[in-house]
Amino acid sequence: MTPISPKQSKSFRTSNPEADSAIDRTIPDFPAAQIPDEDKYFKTHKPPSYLGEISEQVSEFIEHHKKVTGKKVVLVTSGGTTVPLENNTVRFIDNFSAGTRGATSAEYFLENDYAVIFLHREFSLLPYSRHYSHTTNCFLDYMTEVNNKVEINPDFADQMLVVLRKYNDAKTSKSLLLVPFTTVNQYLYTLRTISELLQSLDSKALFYLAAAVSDFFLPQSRLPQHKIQSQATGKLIVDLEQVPKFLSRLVDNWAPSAMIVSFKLETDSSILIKKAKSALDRYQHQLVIGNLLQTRKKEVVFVTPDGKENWITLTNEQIDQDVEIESLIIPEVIKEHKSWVTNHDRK
Ligand code: PAZ
Repeated sequence: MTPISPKQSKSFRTSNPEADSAIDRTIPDFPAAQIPDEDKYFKTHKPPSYLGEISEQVSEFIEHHKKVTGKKVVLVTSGGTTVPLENNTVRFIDNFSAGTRGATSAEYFLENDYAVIFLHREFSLLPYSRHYSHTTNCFLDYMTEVNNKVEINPDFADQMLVVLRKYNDAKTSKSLLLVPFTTVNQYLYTLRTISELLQSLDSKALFYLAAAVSDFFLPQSRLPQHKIQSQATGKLIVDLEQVPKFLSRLVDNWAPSAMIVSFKLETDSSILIKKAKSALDRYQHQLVIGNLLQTRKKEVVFVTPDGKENWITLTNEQIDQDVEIESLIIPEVIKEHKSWVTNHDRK
């Protein structure tokens, strides 16, 4: 038998249209391709004017740790985004987040030899300064006058020395980069820029998304330029759109090799686990840390794609000793990241 050459084995060419049915008026019009909401968002919203500057700083930071220290890099997001109701913003919608989770977690990542990009709501809590900036004391309460000179009040000096040393370590090793946002638009653009830059670190990049990001927003196309006038409007009715779900873009396109940890906040304990699991199903990332508004400082739950739930709860003794729950969360996250990197290297 004459062997059939690969060339002869097919009687058709997919590049040739089928002439008979090329024009078939019985078939309804094919709808124009819809662009996904996330892409539409970036086409219809302007980036912040300073984004180029942030991009340069982040690139430099990543290159430094790639070439000089070899550290893994974590992007910690922290604090709440705002939704402006006016372009020259007098009024905006905000949320409760103070940035405690993010700022505290960043310190434990730094202690565990990670380099940290801290994407935070401007003027929310920062690593290290958080110990002093938002307490009920005025910062001058930490000082005292001795022989016409200002000194640290001895009641605080020992603890301050510990914090100061850690802060100086982070500074001298260039391991902490602070990147601010205020609005949800600034947050989304900055998150995208940083994520794309982190691609060069492959699996050594970790995302720890603790920021409280607005679910609803007012599109730029409908944002009044000036302060809304109460005489003109009478009642104020605000018609908000849903913020597109960017986590799928992050997982699939912006940082496909990185490990991604998101947080899920609820106030109703009966839906927390269900919501965490549906986030994992929907976005296909690696870990959701669930927490309730009421108990978030003493209890969290790790939910993983295999359906497991691992609760971390501070004991009463730990609470009395001021143990921070982030000191228990971060080593667990790091363990997961380590096996993520190992599995990735094997592939
Ligand atoms: O900032 P904070 O310490 O007051 O609160 C932290 C938190 C509850 C905002 C965080 O742990 C969290 O759950 N962030 C994600 C919120 C969400 O989008 O569901």
